[in-house]
Amino acid sequence: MAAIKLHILKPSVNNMSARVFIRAAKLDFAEDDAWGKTRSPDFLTRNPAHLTPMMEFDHLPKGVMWESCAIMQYLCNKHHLDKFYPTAPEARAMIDSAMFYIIGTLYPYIARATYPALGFPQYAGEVGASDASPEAKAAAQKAAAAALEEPLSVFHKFYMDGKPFIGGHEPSIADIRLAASLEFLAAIDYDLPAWAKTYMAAIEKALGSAYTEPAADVRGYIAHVKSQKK
Ligand SMILES: N[C@@H](CCC(=O)N[C@@H](CS)C(=O)NCC(=O)O)C(=O)O
Repeated sequence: MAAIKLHILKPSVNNMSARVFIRAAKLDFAEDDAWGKTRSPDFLTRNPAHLTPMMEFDHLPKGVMWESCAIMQYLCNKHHLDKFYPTAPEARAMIDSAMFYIIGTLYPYIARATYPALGFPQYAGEVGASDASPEAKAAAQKAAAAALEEPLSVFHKFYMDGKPFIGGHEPSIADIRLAASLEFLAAIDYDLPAWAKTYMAAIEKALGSAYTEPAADVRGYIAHVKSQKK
């Protein structure tokens, strides 16, 4: 039996991040498709946040953990995967900063801009989840898409700053998280800047099937959703 079990939802880029990483790191793992199971009594007992990716691993104090970035950080720490997560405090600080910026700033914009097109529920308290008019919801979605430009430019100019990846010459866990997040932008045919297209192609080339296999699930879902709208 594999040491690590990853409970996943295939159309999700939060999940894609952990799925790409675990393959790229060549760890021994098994995946369980959690579709339709995340609110079951058994899942909620283990994970009251009902979020995937959820990693099940005996060594953890509670047997499971969630949050894609924390899972990647933990596995790097556990298996000394320094190439994905450098140990020098300053280099590590930049990877952590980039990942927090993705989760705290970039991803909420991505979710508000793409979840309506993907058919995913939006977060409570947001326009998209309210009983606002279709026009107000469309305006909120448009505003979120417009807001993407700034954080994207920050990744390019500040974190990459002339290097191919946030991690330097090799993709780091922050790069895996960023590239996976950007996959959802295809759902709204977002016009990615040229550097971002080059960046995503470089990640895919560097990671090979570790990237393309989980990406195929996300891309397949987006293609399916788009085909339903024709
Ligand atoms: N910040 C979290 C987000 C996790 C998340 O939102 N997971 C969603 C899928 S995209 C989920 O599992 N939803 C199932 C549910 O809430 O029942 C991460 O990066 O792992």
